[in-house]
Amino acid sequence: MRRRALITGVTGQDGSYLAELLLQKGYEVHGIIRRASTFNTGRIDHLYVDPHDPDARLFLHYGDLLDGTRLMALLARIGPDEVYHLAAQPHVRVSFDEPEYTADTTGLGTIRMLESIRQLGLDCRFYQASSSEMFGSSPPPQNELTPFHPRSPYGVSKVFAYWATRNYREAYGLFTVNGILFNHESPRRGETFVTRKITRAVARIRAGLNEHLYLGNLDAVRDWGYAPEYVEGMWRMLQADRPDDYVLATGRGCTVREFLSLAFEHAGLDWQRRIRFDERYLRPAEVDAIVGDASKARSLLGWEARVQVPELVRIMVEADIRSLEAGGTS
Ligand code: NAP
Ligand code: F7E
Repeated sequence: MRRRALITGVTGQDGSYLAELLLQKGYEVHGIIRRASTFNTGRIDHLYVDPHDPDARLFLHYGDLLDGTRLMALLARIGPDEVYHLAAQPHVRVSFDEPEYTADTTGLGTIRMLESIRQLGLDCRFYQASSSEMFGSSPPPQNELTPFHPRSPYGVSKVFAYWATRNYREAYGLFTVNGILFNHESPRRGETFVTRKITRAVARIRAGLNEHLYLGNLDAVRDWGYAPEYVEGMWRMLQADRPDDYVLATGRGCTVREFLSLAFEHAGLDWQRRIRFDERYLRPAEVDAIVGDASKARSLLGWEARVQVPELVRIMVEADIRSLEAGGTS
């Protein structure tokens, strides 16, 4: 029997790579998308086959994390073997502007999924997209035993969702897993996250379309990996014999300034002349340094990050340059 997966957040960076991976592995993949006034399926259009085609294995359904009745109906109708719950309001800076919405989607959205699975009595495995932002101000290196000290409404909401996921495992015996993922990026990364904002600006400045790039705190340290490798880790977590929680990270930290200089250098540009400070991009509370220790995932899942920052920068800058030259909006 073909295995059936449901992905919330299938239109996002991770959802699109995960859908690709699961289709390659022979799964039937169902994705939940939001209705929007413009097309929001750009990251998965290359995977889409008309559902009337007998070979179609990717199916999209309208739904929203705020609509629990709809989530329950979809779960009942699809009857997935594996649920990858990736949808959230994932932008940390925006979560300070919209804390209630962030908590509702990112925190309560997870409970809506878990409670639907429980009430329906579904026999499925559940992946929760937990985040290194939960560690917040706990000093690096952080692993599965590091105490949480979130520094934003986003981080707080993810801690709630993390504990909900563990609680449904302990209270009801559901196969629920937390993947605690450190930052992972790609050419499909949203344009307002700092790495993509930088690589996109490099392409535009190089082409003479922009003069400057406005940024906030350049001193923050992040552990940046490559998204396609991380979705493979998500899948491995759901194939394990028993449910558990795992950190995925490269183990190496890098400042925003270092990422910036590598990206500009890659295109032969002098970043110091191009960067302007804008306090709008500062956060009321910052996560100064996160660097993960993924040794548990290495020993129990055989998972390891291979792409490190210099290679990641090259992949992202070259993709943004190519996309601009091909007439895209990069
Ligand atoms: P992303 O590209 O911003 O994708 C977010 C997805 O969630 C999109 O498909 C979005 O739909 C969907 N979504 C947002 N609000 C929704 C709602 N109310 N109802 C239904 N769908 C909704 O984010 P990502 O980088 O792929 O991250 C995936 C997950 O991993 C998130 O939960 C994030 O918090 C978590 N995470 C990410 C990282 C990272 O470094 N990327 C690290 C740790 C954890 P639209 O396309 O319609 O907006
Ligand atoms: O910021 C600094 C900013 O927004 C990284 C999400 O995927 O990873 C992501 O959260 C750093 C911060 O990612 C700008 O202050 C400077 O220190 O790219 P970011 P994030 O906050 O680390 C975690 C693991 C998640 O789970 C989240 O969903 O860069 N920074 N100047 C800036 N950041 C942005 N966005 N824009 C700037 O202009």
